Amino acid sequence: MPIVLEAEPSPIVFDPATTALVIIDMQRDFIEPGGFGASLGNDVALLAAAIPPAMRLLDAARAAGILVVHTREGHEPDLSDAPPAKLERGEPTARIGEPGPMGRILIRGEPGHAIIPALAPRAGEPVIDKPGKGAFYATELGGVLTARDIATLLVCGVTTEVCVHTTVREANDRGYRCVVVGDACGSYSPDFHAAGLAMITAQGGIFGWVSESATVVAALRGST
Ligand code: C5J
Repeated sequence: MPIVLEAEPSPIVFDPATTALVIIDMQRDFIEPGGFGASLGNDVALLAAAIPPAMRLLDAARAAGILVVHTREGHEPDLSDAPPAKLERGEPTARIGEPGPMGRILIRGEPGHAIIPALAPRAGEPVIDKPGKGAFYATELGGVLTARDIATLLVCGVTTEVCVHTTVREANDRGYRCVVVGDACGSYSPDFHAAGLAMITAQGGIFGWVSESATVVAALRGST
């Protein structure tokens, strides 16, 4: 049954049957000390605030039976899917592929590449491994969504202005209606977080909608 969700810049009606929750890159490498985020000089503690809202959103999405998709940014151990332009950035001893406290930084299969335990995927939930910032680029995400007739995406994760934003932009161009769940997103820069959300809703919702986890959770719970 369609749900009316309060959001900016306007309410949005969506059908849980054709909606997916996409949780972007809630990985140890971004959120915990010693990973990729920290290697770039960021204060990873700033991302912690997004974890409890994302957990509540995940619980509500599972209870409502909507498709849950997790993404992970990372690369093959031989770095064959990592362009030099991406590899050459950051502190030289702590770049992608270099050893760190959680294994090789941003490499698939290493401890730091894993999704944090609080948001661990359940069996059957698609986990999309992506080499880029956007979750559609060089991944099977488009096929996963098309196979289930998904039309609306609820998007959260980290970081707001990088992988969340890039994914929403990609999705917008592919015709998906995107609702970014603001407090379930996080950034190393509070200014970039605020600006990132403002850019979504500007100009009548140029990239989509922004709502809050409590609003989305209440709407999903009301649908069951
Ligand atoms: C970054 C991401 N920030 N998941 N990745 O490099 O946003």
